[in-house]
Amino acid sequence: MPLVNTKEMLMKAYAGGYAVGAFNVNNMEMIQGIVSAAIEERAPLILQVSNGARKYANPIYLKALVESAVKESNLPIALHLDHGDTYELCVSAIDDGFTSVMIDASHHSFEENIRITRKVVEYAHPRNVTVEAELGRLAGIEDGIYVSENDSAFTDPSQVEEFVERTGVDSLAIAIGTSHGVYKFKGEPKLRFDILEEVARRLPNFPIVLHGASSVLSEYVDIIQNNGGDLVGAKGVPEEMLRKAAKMAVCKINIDSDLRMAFTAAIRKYLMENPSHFDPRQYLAPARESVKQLVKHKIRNVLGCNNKI
Ligand code: PH4
Ligand code: ZN
Repeated sequence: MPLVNTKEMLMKAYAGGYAVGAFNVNNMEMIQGIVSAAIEERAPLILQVSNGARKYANPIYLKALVESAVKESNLPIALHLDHGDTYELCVSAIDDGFTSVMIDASHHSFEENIRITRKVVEYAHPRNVTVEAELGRLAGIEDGIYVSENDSAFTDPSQVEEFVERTGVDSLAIAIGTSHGVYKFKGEPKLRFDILEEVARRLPNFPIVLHGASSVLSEYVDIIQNNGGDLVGAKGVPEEMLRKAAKMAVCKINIDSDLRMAFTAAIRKYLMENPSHFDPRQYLAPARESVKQLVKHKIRNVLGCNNKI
């Protein structure tokens, strides 16, 4: 099966009341861990590459690795550009063979966001590539700009119909209180489900995307802490909130930090327990397995997309 775009998988997720996992990838072991989990769980999959990942690994290598995964798995897999911040970057990803792109022009004015997003859609759709856009800004650091945790960062539901209609976009990322990284909440975790509900009411049958959706699981925090790391104060989105969102209009859930923690926890533990080992295969194999187990857990218990092929 060739790479697919996200149109059909997200519409099926909407109808089925579950979400597809969009996992960020940067290297071979991560891709292998994620894909082997999806094979075992018979789950649709989005592998996404940020601009940072493109710079780190070179998109040619990542694309070849993802294509190998597609061949091996026979699963519907989409290769998605995460947080494309310019029209040119989206065009370059599409020309490189990505089947889905995010144009993140949310830091511009509403009108400029519409103009840039519309331009990307006009390039993408004739090439069978789906487009995700963003309205509102996640709290925390995004594109190097600090966005405070006040209402102005949340998506304004009164803008969504006009935005979707004028851009022709296929899915929309909204800001309801999640943020990137492992320090998401200072106090109790809180998401604005009222905004999600109102957006869903205004956009029937339209897939919504949740960024910054890692849960920062305590088992990985503890392993990292107990093996020389420091993640004091790390806090993520509780998994029951993500399950609730997945049953609503949220059809794509982005997970990156949890993968990084699963990978790093396994490496830290292995190296602490085996100080004389230095063959990367020895510590990367458990790291890959740790990612696999995490993704199996997410697919089954959080996203609900197991057995959806
Ligand atoms: N993302 C991941 C962004 C990763 O530049 P970079 O490679 O560090 O960018 O889009 C998410 O929404 C991940 O959210 P999470 O941190 O809660 O996993
Ligand atoms: Zn994101």
